[in-house]
Amino acid sequence: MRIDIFTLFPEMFDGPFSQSIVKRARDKGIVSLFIHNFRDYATDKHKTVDDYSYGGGPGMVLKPEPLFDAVEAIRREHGGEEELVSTVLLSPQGRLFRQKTALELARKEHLVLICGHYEGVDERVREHLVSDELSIGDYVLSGGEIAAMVVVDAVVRVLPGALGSAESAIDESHAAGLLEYPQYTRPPVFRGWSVPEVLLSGNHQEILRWRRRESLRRTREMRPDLIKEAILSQEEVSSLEAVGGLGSAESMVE
Ligand code: 9D3
Repeated sequence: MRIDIFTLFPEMFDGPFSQSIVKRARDKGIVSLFIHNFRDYATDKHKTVDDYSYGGGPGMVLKPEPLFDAVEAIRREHGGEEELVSTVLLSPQGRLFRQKTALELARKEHLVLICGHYEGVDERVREHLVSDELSIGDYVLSGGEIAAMVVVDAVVRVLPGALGSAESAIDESHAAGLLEYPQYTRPPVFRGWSVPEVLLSGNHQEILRWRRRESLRRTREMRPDLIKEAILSQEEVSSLEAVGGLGSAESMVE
């Protein structure tokens, strides 16, 4: 997979992509990553990339020309079937990026990510340049850069071969849509706090049952929204109902 990122702050990307799984995937040739400053595509002598908003109001708006020129130049250079190229604008107005979205994007040959900063983007970029608009969650960031790093990290790690076999085995076991069960390691008693007896029992079936129950308990407590999507046995549904319900949307209203 090839990923091109367009930003006004290319230096922000120096750290994260030179570490860990993304670095390894780059070294193995699973992904090639290119960071571009779209200011380089501005044509006037002041390298202007933004301008006032028509109709007035605060804040600047990113101009269409440098973005279209930058993205179209890269797309031309790379070629690629339209179906297998995604041009994504990171923005607070985007659809929510989820694991499902990461898997979807991982099927592409070429991703082009566009980062705005604390300013709007000319609507024609949305209408005619971009194929998808993504947000990473309901909080205000100062730009799309960190969101782009999140997207790249999540996409790259699901590319075939990116994880070592041990890492992918662990991942599979947590794909059930529930939160992880509590884990402990030695010592068995730390500052008077003991590891749950069952984990020391050697009874494998009991351990599996305990872990499943704790996963459910935690999910209901921390992320009741996930329970609705999880695949539960009839027995699990009944036991959750017995101890305070499934955690419906209503239960999340504070
Ligand atoms: C909707 C808020 N805008 C009104 C003037 C201002 C604005 C706030 C933050 C414009 C851009 C930004 C920068 N954020 C992103 O570019 C961004 C983002 C985010 O803030 N939260 C979650 N996901 C993302 S993806 C890109």
